[in-house]
Amino acid sequence: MDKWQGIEKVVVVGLGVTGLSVVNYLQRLPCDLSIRVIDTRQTPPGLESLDPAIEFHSGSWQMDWLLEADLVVTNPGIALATPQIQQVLANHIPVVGDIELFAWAANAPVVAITGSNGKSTVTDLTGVLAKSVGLNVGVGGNIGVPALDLLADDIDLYVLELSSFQLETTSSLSLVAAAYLNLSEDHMDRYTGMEDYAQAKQRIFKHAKTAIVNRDDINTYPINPIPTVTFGFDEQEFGVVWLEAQEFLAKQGQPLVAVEDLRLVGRHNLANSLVALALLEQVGIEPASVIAALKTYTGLTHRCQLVVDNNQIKWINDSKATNLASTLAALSGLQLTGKLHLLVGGVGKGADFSALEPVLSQLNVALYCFGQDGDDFINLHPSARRFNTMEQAIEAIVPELQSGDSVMLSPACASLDQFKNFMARGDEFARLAHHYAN
Ligand code: N21
Repeated sequence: MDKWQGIEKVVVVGLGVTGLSVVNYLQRLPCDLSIRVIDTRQTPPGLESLDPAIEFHSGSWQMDWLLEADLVVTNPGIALATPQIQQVLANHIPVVGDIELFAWAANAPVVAITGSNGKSTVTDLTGVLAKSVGLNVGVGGNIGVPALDLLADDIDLYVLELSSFQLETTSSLSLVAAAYLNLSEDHMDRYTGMEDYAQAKQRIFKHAKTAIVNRDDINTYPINPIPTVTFGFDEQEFGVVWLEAQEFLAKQGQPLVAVEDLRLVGRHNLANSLVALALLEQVGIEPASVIAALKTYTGLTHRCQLVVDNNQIKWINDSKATNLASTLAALSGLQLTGKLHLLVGGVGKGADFSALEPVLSQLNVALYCFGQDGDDFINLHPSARRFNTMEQAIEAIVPELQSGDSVMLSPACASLDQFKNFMARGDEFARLAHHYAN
């Protein structure tokens, strides 16, 4: 609470679900704050839910409001490098994000997860497992519920997914354990390079008691050393072990659960499961106590989700694949019978997609490219065809479908050119799958 000493005027930049959570939180605080909201977009999402009593400006920067503020709370949609935000900082006005405000208020243990891929699965799974042993768990952040909306007096444990954008504006988040899953190219439209992106993710370790890191990805290790627990695909620490021709998840070489007893598929999901177990151990939950729940976990909506399986044709929604590594993981986890009809495209965020070419050349695949940056994929496979929309691509797929085939949306791109977010894109795919799968 003392963090609010001397703060009277707060400006919230960026509305949407996160901005609204910030405004609602500020209104609930006992201190008497003046709250103003700006959004540089003409008609920002969530405006209909903003308290009409709050002073609001949209469509441009309102520098006089910003420069009068004692504190500016920015949205993860706004880069700190934005000149207007830099001007605020140059005037010695603190700029924070919603996760920093959460850190000021939380009074239960927090674990957090970052990385380029898998963080939503690990966050959700960690929450599900902790709930299975009776804890009251607040799960959210970059997925589902914004962190400030999770705050409650009776929470035993917070599990937060944190994006690099959220970490940029977070300085005092104390974590019992911080997991950094992997680092691969993403968001090159917002960072100057991989160093910049990696540096933002390293911030998760600043006030963490223990780091959970990937033995196969040196980038995930804390640059400023702290106690560390590792995961990977050998027998050390959290790993795997083979016993009598059966593979197990293991701790220190001791088997915990047979891989064939898990419902999550793909090698990357073994790693994701190990991370959840490692995080829970740091909050005093023994791996053995959550194995029953781990065995029943089937994964997230929009993440390699089988939405229709009709007439021997599978429709797989992997709309959550918003970068290349995510699509590569989906392709490596597939158990294919017939041809794969793969839908890719959207906002490419400046990525280099050439690593797809050798993978596609080994698959029985037809490639359908759509959206703003669909052209980025057109040279990656001889079968590639260009469409404006996902729906038009699916209309072209349907007459080609044969028994045993699969149709998968795993677009390696953000959706924001044509959809509200990846969830709306996945819902649209599922709707079309049900419509055409007859
Ligand atoms: O869902 C998708 O398809 C894309 C996901 C990505 O590419 O990984 N995620 O970049 C998602 C949502 C990301 C980052 C931020 C947010 C929050 C906002 C987006 C834009 C909020 C505000 C803005 C823009 S606010 C303002 N002026 C995709 C602006 C604002 O222009 S992500 O990690 O004042 O949502």
